[in-house]
Amino acid sequence: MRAGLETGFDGVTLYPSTLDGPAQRALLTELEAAFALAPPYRPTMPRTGKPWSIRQTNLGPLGWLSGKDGYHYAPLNPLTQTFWPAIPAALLALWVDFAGYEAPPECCLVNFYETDKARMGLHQDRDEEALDAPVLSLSLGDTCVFRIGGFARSDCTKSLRLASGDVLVLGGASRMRFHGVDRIIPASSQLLPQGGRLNLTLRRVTKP
Ligand code: MD3
Ligand code: FE
Repeated sequence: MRAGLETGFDGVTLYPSTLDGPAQRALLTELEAAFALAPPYRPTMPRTGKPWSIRQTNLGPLGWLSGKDGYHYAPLNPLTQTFWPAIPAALLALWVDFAGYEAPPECCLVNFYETDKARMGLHQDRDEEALDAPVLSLSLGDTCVFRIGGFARSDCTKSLRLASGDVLVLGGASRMRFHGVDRIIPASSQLLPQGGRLNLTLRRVTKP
């Protein structure tokens, strides 16, 4: 396995251009078939019920859901009452190559940033039981400005650009760092015909 780029944060490693153009296009074709079964939808915020600026869907045994009543994982898509589509083999292969974890991922959360107005505020990922497992993210489409900080919201942060085909692995203590997506850089990739950015986040949810 090739070496990643250290980001200055222990346990946060960037593997630029891990998927080449043909591999990205092949994966996108598989994802489009999955999206036909589980269409990306606009989730709502806990408490306020305000819609997010991104659309989401899930792949794998468990889907991550946000609703007025909070966040949770569920095996069924609430919009269709069917199981989520399978995680494509190319994504499972990335987990084997880069995560170094004993068990497979259970959730692939898909975040779709349709326009340059979509963003994700600073937050921690803390709804999983297997907090010893890393999180693996693959970016497809337009480049984003990603921000990562410390363990308190007010800690200083650093920006990284995530481009199409890049893999980011968040392991160790960094699993609990605050992070978010500030903006999408329009027309920075040709992969998605309508532009925008897809992020695929693989997570182990339950303890193996
Ligand atoms: C750093 N997604 O779905 S992926 C999320 O690009 C999420 O859509 C962002 O944050 C996106 O929860 C960032 C990279 C990522 C994922 C999980 C992390 C970075 C992380 C967990 C801890 C620290
Ligand atoms: Fe997150």
